[in-house]
Amino acid sequence: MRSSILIIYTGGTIGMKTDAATGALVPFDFSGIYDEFPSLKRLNVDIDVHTVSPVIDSSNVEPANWVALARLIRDNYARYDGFVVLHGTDTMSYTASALSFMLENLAKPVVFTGSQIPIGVLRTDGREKLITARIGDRPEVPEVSLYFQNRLFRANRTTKRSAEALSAFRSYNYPPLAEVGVNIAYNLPAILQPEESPAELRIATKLSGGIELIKLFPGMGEEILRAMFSAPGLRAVVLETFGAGNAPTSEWFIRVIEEAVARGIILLNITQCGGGRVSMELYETGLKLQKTGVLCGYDMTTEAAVTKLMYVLGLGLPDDETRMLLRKPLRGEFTA
Ligand code: ASN
Repeated sequence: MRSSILIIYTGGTIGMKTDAATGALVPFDFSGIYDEFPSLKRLNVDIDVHTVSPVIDSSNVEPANWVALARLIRDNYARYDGFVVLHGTDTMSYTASALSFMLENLAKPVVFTGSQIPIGVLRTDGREKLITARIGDRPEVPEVSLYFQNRLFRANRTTKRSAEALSAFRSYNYPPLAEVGVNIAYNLPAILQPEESPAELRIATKLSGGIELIKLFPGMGEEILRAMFSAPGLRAVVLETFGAGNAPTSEWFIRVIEEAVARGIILLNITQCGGGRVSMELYETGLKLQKTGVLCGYDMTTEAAVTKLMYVLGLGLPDDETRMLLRKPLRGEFTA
């Protein structure tokens, strides 16, 4: 049976082509996709393309763009078997993580991809992506994923790690969901499966503001930290700590944290290391932090932690339910 995919182009390098007259990079017109890539015709798949307006460099992405994207997927959900989102690489892990939370009861593949080299440049990594990203149209991967350099990852486990290398993304704490060689090797046990008769797709359209990301470093002064915690409208802080979730044990540091917790600010502890996890009971420097009431973020990426907070706080639930949702994985974003 032929499947159908909606390709959504949001911007970024993948959609660029050199203008013959000026030599400058200009957005590629995806409506002529079959002329540009005749090999797509050989795939047993019908492709429609939607270009969002305006297309953006992904450094300009805002939660409002995520809501628009979620709405677009919801409105087309019944008509397509899968969705491929072409996105700039710079913030792709943020957008894809956000969408993983916002698309509730997702039972179809949504694959994010992009490229480091424009699609219209001869040695681009974009052509291969566009063609193989359709691995997401297989029902085997009914979750939000990110495809880069022959690997399909769970999107909310990824992070952009190189501004130059073609293999720009890493998923340090979770194995790839599929690897593309001559054949596609699916890692079935690693893939989230929807419930037998999943409830209808619902989308979250409210994402909370008031989130801060604080990366600790030796020598961070009390005044600076206090200023960060007294930002107006602050609701939650992702605290990027050292190693396995460790932070200074100095009296002033612990006091600032305790005061924030007492004011009802949610603190989520993740590690600033690429790989590995927070286990606050390992060292005294973690234990002290745990005692203040900081929540454990386990092996979550920064991108997943920030967007999960936006999503969960946006639900507007009572404090104990909010904390309960933050303590458990909602879309496979951490392993406890
Ligand atoms: N600046 C571009 C973007 O993120 C980078 C890229 O797509 N490779 O939109």
